[in-house]
Amino acid sequence: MGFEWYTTFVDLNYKPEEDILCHFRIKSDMPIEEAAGRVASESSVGTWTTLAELPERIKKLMARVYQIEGDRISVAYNIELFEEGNIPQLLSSVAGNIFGMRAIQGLRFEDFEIPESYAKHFKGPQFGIDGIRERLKIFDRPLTCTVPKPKVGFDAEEYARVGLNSWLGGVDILKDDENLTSQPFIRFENRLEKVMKAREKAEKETGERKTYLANITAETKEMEKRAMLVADFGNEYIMIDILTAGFAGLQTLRNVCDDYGLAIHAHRAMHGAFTRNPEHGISLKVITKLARMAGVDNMHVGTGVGKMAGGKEEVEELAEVCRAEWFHFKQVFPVSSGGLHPGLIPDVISLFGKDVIIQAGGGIHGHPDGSLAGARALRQAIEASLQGVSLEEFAEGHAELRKALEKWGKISPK
Ligand code: RUB
Ligand code: CA
Repeated sequence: MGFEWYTTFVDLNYKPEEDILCHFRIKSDMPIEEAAGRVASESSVGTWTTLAELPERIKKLMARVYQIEGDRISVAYNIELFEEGNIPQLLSSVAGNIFGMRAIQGLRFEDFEIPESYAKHFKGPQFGIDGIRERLKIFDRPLTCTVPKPKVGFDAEEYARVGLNSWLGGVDILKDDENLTSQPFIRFENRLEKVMKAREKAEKETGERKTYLANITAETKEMEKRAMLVADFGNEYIMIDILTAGFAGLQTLRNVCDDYGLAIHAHRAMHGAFTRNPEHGISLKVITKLARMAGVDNMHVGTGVGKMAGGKEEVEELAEVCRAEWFHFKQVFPVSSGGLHPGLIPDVISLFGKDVIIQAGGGIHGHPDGSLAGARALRQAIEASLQGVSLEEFAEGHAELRKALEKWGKISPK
């Protein structure tokens, strides 16, 4: 019939060496070897049938299923299948057509491993945790970050005022939200200008360094322009929605950021479309690894306790992907965000330790006394956690924290 060749992609005796290893879970009504062979074939050299000619040289490029355990399979890919430093091409291979094959009802790309000979073609973060701490001169506590809320709707002036108050209250980093770019009522350049003025004031008044994650997400050339503008205004950070903008855009911007000395904050909006179904899609572990290879300095990893899906185990695993030693790649600062407020801070710190950026939007701007008091309450909660003092006890001497606890207690919002 001409289909028999799929099983030639299964070789359980194969010992991978300098290959890229991909780990999947498969759901199929076929025998697992048949299904696995189809995945290995379609993601490497194969088509649906045997070919009249297959030169020996090309046979060696056939991916090999070298392990099958229950519904888990591991596939080894010869690195010659891949172009150096090209994330879209990597994904087109190992996360491309295989997700749509009729023979496979569910395919989950869980994890991958790369050899050094492949890793060396990727830049990784330009600054990483140490570089960011050095810029902000904050070495001994989590960094704090806020997104003004409502997330969209303020004009530039109003927006900068919320930023100023947050900075004055003790937030280190002001962050645009994922869907705030350059809408007519708050054009990018105008917002940047106003926010930079506010930053100058905040730095003068507090004596602390402050920074701004300017969301440049747009068409790639436009992102380049906005990144340059950010550098011109003397800011040191940009933010990109890495999944909606895509890895091609991210990799281009990583190069631009080299030229301008800009750090990259990665927001993962849209990840739920392919990370949430445990039987199909791509895991956050895969996405976080790719983001680190591409060279983001910060990456959202969830909270384990806040409003977004993702349990503590997943968050710990992602924090590990960000911070573990991995080739020449600097450490990525994990960002814990989504429904955080002061009452949840002890949990967040016990989960992450100090090397985390704690982001709270509603948990600051929803404070009964406004953004400045909300920012103070967040810092107080961090202070209490680092000192090992309970929030209730610390709140006795800190009115802002007390009011935050009165409003939200320790609820995990949904
Ligand atoms: C958080 C927020 C972020 C979330 C998204 O606002 O706006 O976009 O980080 O989730 P708030 P994740 O603090 O008001 O909830 O970080 O999991 O991608
Ligand atoms: Ca958001």
